[in-house]
Amino acid sequence: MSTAGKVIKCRAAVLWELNKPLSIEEVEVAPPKAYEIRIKLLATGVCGSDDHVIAGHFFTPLPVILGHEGAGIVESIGKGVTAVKPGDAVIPVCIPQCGKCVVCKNPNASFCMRNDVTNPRGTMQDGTTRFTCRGKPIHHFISTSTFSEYTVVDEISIVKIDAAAPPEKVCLIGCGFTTGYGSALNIAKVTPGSTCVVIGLGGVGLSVIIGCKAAGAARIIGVDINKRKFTKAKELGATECVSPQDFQKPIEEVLKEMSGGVVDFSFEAVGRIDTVLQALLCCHEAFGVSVIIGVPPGSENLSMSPMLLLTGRTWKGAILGGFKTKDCVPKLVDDYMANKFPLDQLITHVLPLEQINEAFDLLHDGKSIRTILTI
Ligand code: CND
Ligand code: ZN
Ligand code: ZN
Repeated sequence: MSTAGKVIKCRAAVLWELNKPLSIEEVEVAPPKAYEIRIKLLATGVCGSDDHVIAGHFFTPLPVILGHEGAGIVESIGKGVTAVKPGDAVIPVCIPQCGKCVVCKNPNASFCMRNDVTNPRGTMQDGTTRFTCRGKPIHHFISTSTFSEYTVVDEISIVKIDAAAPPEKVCLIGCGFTTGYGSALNIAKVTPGSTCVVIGLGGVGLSVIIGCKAAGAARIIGVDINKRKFTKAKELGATECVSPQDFQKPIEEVLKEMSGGVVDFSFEAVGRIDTVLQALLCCHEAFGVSVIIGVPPGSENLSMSPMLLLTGRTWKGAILGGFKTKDCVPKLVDDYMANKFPLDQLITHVLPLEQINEAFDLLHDGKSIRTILTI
């Protein structure tokens, strides 16, 4: 029996209050309106950014269905949709590509102005939500909301992918992998023979390492306070790894010494103000490029001397690795299918959606890289 045009009742993980466990609830998912798509999700990753919301560091309206690293199939489409049809394999993307705004028209930019990141409303493009639970509207999260059996997204926030791609793997192309890999290739533009520093060796930082290696970096120094992350970092391409806790002096001094003063590219993939500064300080004053990837607490500001940039450093940042999502995400899936990068190695745990709070515990305890929730 077709569900098209009807409200679907299904399971989803709802965040009602900050710093509380997610609650598995029965939610109602309304049918897609014009230029919207309802997706049956099959798998979703759990990213550090979801955790930042729960901790109150990344603002988005509550109550909310989090999750932004998912893959699934189209259940039904609203009027006017041409990008996909029911049955298509898709990835919802947290940065849209509307194709019409000044950013989409700029070949060197990707942060489409119709994103819901800068000033999150927690809604569809039309300002309303498609989720209700216990009679209350539930917000969407950065145009995706993948911690649910079904979600509704705008046509500008979905990409069609190879139907043969395994959803429980390529869901990571929805955020973590793409963010790290693109930060190395598109944002830093890592050069062959260069020296790179990656601070934070979670799913995002390890994806930076994959990108640095693909670009031909000669040295890739991984930095993390959790030494359990070192083995995988080395498997993926780190040439050495250090913990700041093993040194008396600041880690940027250690990194400068280790590299003979020549860190070409540095990446912050933690989401802290102090590590953002460490990454900036460790790269070469005249030609170093430092990329901010982590999402620091929204309430914190950084104080730094402009001299750090006057000498020639470049300081950059990017969401989703600077990829234009509609143009690039399907190609990344094709590259994965052609074995061009070791995405599977980022996956350490697989759990059913019901065990989502365990997935966050594994992340907090530093035991997981990526947990995939099967839906
Ligand atoms: P995850 O929590 O898995 O990794 C963070 C890593 O940092 C862990 O291995 C920690 O042990 C390590 N760490 C913590 N404190 C320190 C420290 N002081 N020094 C060195 N290492 C430390 O998170 P993730 O990999 O999923 O995400 C990393 C960040 O990237 C996080 O802030 C997330 O919100 C952000 C992000 C950004 C984007 C984007 O588009 N820019 C997309 N997704 C996630
Ligand atoms: Zn746009
Ligand atoms: Zn993410």
